[in-house]
Amino acid sequence: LQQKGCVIWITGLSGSGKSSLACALCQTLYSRGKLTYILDGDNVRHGLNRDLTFKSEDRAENIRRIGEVAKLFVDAGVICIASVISPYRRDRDACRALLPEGDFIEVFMDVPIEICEARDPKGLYKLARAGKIKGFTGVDDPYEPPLNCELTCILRWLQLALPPKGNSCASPSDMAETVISYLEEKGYL
Ligand code: GGZ
Repeated sequence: LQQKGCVIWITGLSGSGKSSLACALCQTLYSRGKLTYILDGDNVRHGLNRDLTFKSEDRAENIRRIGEVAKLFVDAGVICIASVISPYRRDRDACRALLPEGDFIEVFMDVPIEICEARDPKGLYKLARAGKIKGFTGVDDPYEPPLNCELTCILRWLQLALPPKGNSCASPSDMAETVISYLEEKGYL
């Protein structure tokens, strides 16, 4: 097998564009013939983690399991993309610690909550504001941004809320390119 596995761990609020980036990345990697797998929080919670709620102990367990599964993929030489809110720094750092130095690439979707909330693709913020969902990340549950992540996607929020303007907006495929360049630089591609 020619391929060296790694984890691309995408963290950020609900509606910050994690899944869009994961999807764009997966497409690019696929077109380059790379074995890739996406572990998406929302999907994994329908199967492997369907016994877990959103209280903090359960979020920690959700992240722990996803981190362990991601490690199995890396052992198999797969590029594993985890797109999960993973709101607590400690839980993300524990996943990082499972892997050899360099194999855990943390990508922060640095999108202000106002923008995520304006998008509200599933109407969940609205429900959270109305008190119909309790403990929603960013509303009444904390999100701890990374202190030392490998990559930060900052510009995308411009395009999420507004029509593209000039070249100051990064689209999901632009962001995917940034991640791809990083992987090339580090020898994963
Ligand atoms: C945050 C919630 C909640 C609460 C349901 N808080 O944007 P989505 O809808 O499609 O993805 C979110 C998903 C979060 O699952 P994760 O496994 O990524 O979360 S964590 O890492 O915190 O364990 C959101 C939806 O589930 N959702 N209730 N209370 N997001």
